[in-house]
Amino acid sequence: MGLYESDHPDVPQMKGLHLFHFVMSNCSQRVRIALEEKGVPWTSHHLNLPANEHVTEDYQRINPKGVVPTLVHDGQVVIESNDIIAYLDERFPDPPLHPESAEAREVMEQRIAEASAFQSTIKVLSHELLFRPFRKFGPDDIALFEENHRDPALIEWVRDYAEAGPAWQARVDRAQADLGVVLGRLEEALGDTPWLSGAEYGLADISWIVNLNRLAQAKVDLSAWPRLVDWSARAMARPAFARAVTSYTP
Ligand SMILES: N[C@@H](CCC(=O)N[C@@H](CS)C(=O)NCC(=O)O)C(=O)O
Repeated sequence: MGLYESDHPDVPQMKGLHLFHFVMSNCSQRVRIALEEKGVPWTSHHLNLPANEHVTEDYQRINPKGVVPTLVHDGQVVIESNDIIAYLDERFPDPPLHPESAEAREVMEQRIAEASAFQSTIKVLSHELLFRPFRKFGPDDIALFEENHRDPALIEWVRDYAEAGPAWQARVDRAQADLGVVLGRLEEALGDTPWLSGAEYGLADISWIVNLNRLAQAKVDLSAWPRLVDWSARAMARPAFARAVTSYTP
């Protein structure tokens, strides 16, 4: 479950909950919502992604993928946002963020797996529709990634984004095509239940609401998926969403 054996000397000293995150990162928002729903205190380590603060050897000794979020709990590193929220639900059982029945739990896990798979789509759409004015990559930024980031796939992504040529356009086209398919599937899955895994709000809702919020911010027309729009309003009305996303400042 996303556990990582870090050799960073500071990690064993980190007592309680520490979150390495970025204010606008949807994956970080997911973890902040879970922390707020649980009502547990945590220490913030904010990394400014547009300033490339995650592109350091120091941080990659804590998270070998060089991305946010990372949770450190009493010296144990947990990576991957959906694994982190599951970890929090297991370690801090009250209030539970999963349904009781095994059947509904399976549904929840399926929805969460879909949210993980959707990350490449939402990342491209976020950058294309929303972030380009704020996240600019010049030759120095690309060189910094090439020299300091461990993940070749992320370096290639950064080059494509900076170039904004055919390779980037192909990513945007794939993301646009995926969007309709995935939202259609979620709309159908909601049926007449209030939450994504049935009668109770839980991890599947947390996992997805950050993506629907992002699409709304990017002014994507969501009117073809009315149940999803209603569900989004319910999930965004929760106080934990306001604290973790809309009114959160680092
Ligand atoms: N599968 C990972 C994805 C993490 C991820 O891609 N995080 C983004 C922010 S949402 C990031 O750190 N990107 C680094 C970059 O774009 O340079 C998770 O769910 O935690």
